[in-house]
Amino acid sequence: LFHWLYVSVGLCMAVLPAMAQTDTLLAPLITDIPYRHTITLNGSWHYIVDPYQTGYIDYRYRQTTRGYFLNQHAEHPDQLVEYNFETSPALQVPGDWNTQDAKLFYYEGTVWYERDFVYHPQSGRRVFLYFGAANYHAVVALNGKIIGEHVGGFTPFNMEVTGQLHNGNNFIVVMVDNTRHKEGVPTNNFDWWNYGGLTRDVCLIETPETFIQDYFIHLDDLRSRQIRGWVQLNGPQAAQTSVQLQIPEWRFSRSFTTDAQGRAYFSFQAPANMELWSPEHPRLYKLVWTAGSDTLGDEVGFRTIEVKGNDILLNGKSVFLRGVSIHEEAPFGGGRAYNAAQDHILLHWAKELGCNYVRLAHYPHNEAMIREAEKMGLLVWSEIPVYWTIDWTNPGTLANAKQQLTEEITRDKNRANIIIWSVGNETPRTAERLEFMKALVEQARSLDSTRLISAALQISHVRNDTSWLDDPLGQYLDVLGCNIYPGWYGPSADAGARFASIYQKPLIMSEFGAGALQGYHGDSTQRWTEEFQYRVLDEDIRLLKTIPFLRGTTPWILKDFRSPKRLLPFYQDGWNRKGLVSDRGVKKEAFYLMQQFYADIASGKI
Ligand code: GCB
Repeated sequence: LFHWLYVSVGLCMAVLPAMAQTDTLLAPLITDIPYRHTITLNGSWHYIVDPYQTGYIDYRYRQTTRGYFLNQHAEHPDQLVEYNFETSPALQVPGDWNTQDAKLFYYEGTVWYERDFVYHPQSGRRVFLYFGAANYHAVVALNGKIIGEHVGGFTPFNMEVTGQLHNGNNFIVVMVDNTRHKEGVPTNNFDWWNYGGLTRDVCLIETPETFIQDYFIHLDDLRSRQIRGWVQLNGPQAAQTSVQLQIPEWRFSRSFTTDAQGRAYFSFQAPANMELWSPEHPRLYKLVWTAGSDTLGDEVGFRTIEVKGNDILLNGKSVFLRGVSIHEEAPFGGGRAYNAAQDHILLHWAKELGCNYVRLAHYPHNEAMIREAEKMGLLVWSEIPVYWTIDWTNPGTLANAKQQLTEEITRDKNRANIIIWSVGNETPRTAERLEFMKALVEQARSLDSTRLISAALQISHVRNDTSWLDDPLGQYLDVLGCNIYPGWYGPSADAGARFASIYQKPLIMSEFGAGALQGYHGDSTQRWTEEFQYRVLDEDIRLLKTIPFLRGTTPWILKDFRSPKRLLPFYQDGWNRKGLVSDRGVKKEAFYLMQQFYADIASGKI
């Protein structure tokens, strides 16, 4: 990975050998974490705020020999050690730092995390250190030695630490830096809070010497009930080994033999009584993998998703995606959401709205969010933070975006509810961007040919009351996404407003809406009132009803969310107010309008 730090310290790369090596130390991503043998490292971590990266870079821009990774303590009264984790305060992990320490609310920079833990290595067991996510750049050290580095704030990473753990006391130090960069993904400019820190679960994963690292299973063909996939082993006995798959409810048990790379591809026919996964019937089947001494469970659903003409077919039947956009923010009061309880509240509101689908904007959400939605019968659009004006010609930026896409697909490819990978949001119509986005579309397809690819586009112009979607990126997508804001950023959509596309493809209106301060009332022409938001959404709905190729809608957005771009005192105060629900969880009038629209669609009235 070509890393920004190499750019920012330029010629100093040569004197940062440890840095240059670290990213190669990341182990292949281990998936299906909830079903593995893990030891949590969540909880209290000491932290040091280090805006100048004093714990990392010395006054000549060299990696300092006194780096905070060493977690030193002064051993003699005359020894100079200018930091001390033990006497520094603590943050809860997982969790952003911004909402845990008032001093860090707006902070963007480096924070050091440290945690002690006791461990007793066992022979024949391998151990991996797993991070659900760290925003944005993390350098990880175990017992004073740098063991890995990761860039990208919303995807997991892991390092093997077998043989590096002491019997007894150990410590981990992580340097997390959430500085925004022009060449980053996302880039400098985006409309959400840049929550920093170890924002998701941290754990140790224990495995046998040879273990089941990853697998992929999906229903390939509805009629023949063909199920396909592969399973990947990791370890000295990975090649030419037998791996067993059991699906107890089908009394199914079959063994496959891995190839020289430790992978076995398989296909088999599901029984005739297989129940398909759908929003109405989110059926999951337990499965169990066994390889040598390793076993790995999961619960998976089987369904197909495809596009035919203007239709999106779920299990062969045309579906209308009654959705809502969601940011990964806690349901009450803000802060990054990171657990199933918070996710459940957000998704429950979506269900109340009448949704069968959610757009998880604008980056991969935590794994519990996807799994919770899968259990609740909510289809998912999952996105990477290729947002607005990315550094399109920078090869490091493309590599970064590809890596985030790969990590997202690797983690979530067995979730039946995910039907769409979105490769970006509101990107400009330039030749460089088209190349960049094409590369992402190809990458997504090569990793996962079983889902639809989309992106949230924008209209190019309005002519004679008709808004035109003709973005050239549309030709590479299976489903078109489009964000429109008539009545908010532009003139209102009057009764004669129409929407047209140059493509014969299904359209999801991936954003539309208006802002309102919950509880603020007045005339429907007065901005920030609930009445204004209601009227704009009403006009949007009128327009949406005229679009024959419309197959889904995700109004912007479920809940008010924090954004440093939203500065208007009283009305915004740092919140994007386009939520159907307020930052405190109170439903606005527009919620009920949308709910009625979805009820009408679900009952076939529209
Ligand atoms: C958009 C963006 C979304 C913003 C929203 C807004 O088009 O995709 O991230 O938050 O508009 O509120 O302006």
